[in-house]
Amino acid sequence: MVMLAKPAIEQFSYIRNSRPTALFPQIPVVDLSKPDSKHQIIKACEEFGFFRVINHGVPMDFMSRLESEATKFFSLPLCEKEKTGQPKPYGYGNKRIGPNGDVGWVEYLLLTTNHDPNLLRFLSGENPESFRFALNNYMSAVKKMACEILEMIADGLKIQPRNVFSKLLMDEQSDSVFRLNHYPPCPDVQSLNGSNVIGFGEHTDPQIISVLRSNNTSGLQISLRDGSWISVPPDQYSFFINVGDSLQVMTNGRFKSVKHRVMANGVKSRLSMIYFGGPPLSEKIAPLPSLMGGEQSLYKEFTWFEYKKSVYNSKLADNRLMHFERI
Ligand code: GA4
Repeated sequence: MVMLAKPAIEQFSYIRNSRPTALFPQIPVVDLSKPDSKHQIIKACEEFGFFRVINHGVPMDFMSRLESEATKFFSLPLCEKEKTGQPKPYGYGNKRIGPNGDVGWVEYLLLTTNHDPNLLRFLSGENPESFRFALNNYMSAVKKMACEILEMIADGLKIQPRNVFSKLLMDEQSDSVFRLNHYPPCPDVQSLNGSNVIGFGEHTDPQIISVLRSNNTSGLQISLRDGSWISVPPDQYSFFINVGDSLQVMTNGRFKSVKHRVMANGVKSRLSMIYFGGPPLSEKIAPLPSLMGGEQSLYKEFTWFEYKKSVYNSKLADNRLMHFERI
């Protein structure tokens, strides 16, 4: 039998046959200005771990300014971008994701959201001051919105106090992260028959809640409970909210963190900005007693520090919560 050699690029692990498998499912849309939005949020968190928000109150100007600053940054020569330093864990990364061999068709900036003087030293580029200004405006507005959503979740679940989740993001020691991802157009997307190029491989977010905004280029896909994948139509005016692993644990599995991934695009650049709202390192991550109603906790007790340590010892697609489940 004659074996045909595969094209060289197929040897990379970011080439996968990853066509979406579900047809026309509806991604929940929550209008934050409506009085019943908390119930819709709860339903979406239970069914999808994912939803889109509109009428969110974040000024469009904050989004477009940061997008244009990020575009300028990613257009710099590689050697300029590399002056930011490698993402260990914060800095500029290119194709390599995390410390354990994951790769994707993506370049990115990972930043801490704390008032860390390092954030200021990190950024190089032509006008670092205006980049920092755009980042700070955007990050504070999105953090505020994430906290409002978490308070609606507490209300919807009928738990007191209503800042039970949001106080973790508001804490000065909150271990939240901010990420700018740039997916350049990938010429191989067109030429590889039946295969797609992975921009960012499938994973769940370890934190409590993630808030994503992207330009109008497609690529994001989420996994449904039955294991099928659906494409998320992009919308530059909306935010997309992900339930993270920590919120899954705090709700004792009532909410599920959503598995998601990004496919590269053959012609257009995709730019996304994601705020990952996390708790302080010392925080115990455990189901809220008021949500247990006599049930057993599905998880062993652990701190965010312990979980984060195991996150950084894992690969993107690993089921990280598995090691913390009670048998
Ligand atoms: C996924 C969610 C966030 O982007 C992130 C990622 C982190 C990184 O890029 O450094 C990780 C990934 C993420 C989970 C597993 C480990 C760590 C890459 C990786 C392979 C910033 C995070 O908190 O966890």
